[in-house]
Amino acid sequence: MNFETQDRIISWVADPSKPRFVPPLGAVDAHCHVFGPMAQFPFSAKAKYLPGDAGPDMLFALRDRLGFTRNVIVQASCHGTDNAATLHAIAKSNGKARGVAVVEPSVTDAELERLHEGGIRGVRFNFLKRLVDDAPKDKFLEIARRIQQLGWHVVVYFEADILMELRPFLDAIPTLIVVDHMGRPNVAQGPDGDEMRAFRSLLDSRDDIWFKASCPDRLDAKGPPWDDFATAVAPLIADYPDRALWGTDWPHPNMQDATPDDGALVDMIPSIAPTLSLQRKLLVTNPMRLYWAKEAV
Ligand code: 0GY
Repeated sequence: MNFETQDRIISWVADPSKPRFVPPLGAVDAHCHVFGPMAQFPFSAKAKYLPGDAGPDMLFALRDRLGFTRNVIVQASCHGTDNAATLHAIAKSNGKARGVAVVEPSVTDAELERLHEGGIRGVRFNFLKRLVDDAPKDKFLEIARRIQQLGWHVVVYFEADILMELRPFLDAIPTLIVVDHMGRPNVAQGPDGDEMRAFRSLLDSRDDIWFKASCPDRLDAKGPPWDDFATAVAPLIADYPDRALWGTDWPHPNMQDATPDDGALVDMIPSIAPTLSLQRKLLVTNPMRLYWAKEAV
């Protein structure tokens, strides 16, 4: 990508609405990112999009506006395997952020330990061809074996059409797995659609596969208030309440046309988690178990 000539994408709403839904005390936004700032943390030469700066101060202001307490910052593909921007944001959070890194297969044990010290608790394997050049399963498995001793988990990002092909790989991962955006099922098919059923079969294959009930804006073509997403996802959370996480996905990498209002995203939480008990699991208990295990109650 030629950074000199490329326009930088502003993929977030500058002034999101204040949500009417009040999240439970200690709520965690378990899927968000930081971009740069570029002058301090340049983007990867392999980045597939060139975003505007969306650094930690913006993220923490959004967190407060939405009524959340903590963030899990997932290394975005535009930063490649240089986790410096993510670590910088975690360091600025006063203990209120943890992270998920992307690493090279050649990463050293010393580097993994440095990442752990910096608040990283998982690695992400991204299978989206529009975001990464390659996704070597054998190397990913080696990484998964190595991070086991740190107590980390694996976050996988894939689209529904490759789920079957990925099953042997997923079966071989020795750590807990979190699937980003439920593996992007077609929510228009409803809760019993083929893709949602295939995802449920994955969840049923092991009790340590979790999912992020996130990204209605990416999955529901009808747009806000994302009713198809709610109809398809609410039963999943009801049936697997101890394995669900939620996140804004701010600053919504690469979303150029239908940039979502983060306040509206928060306001749809009760339509996927209608009871106080489910909301507490989704937003507090589950993410705390995974990312702040020592502080979890
Ligand atoms: C997401 C989704 C996307 C991008 C990334 O790392 C990334 O660039 O994750 C996407 O484009 O679907 O989870 O943020």
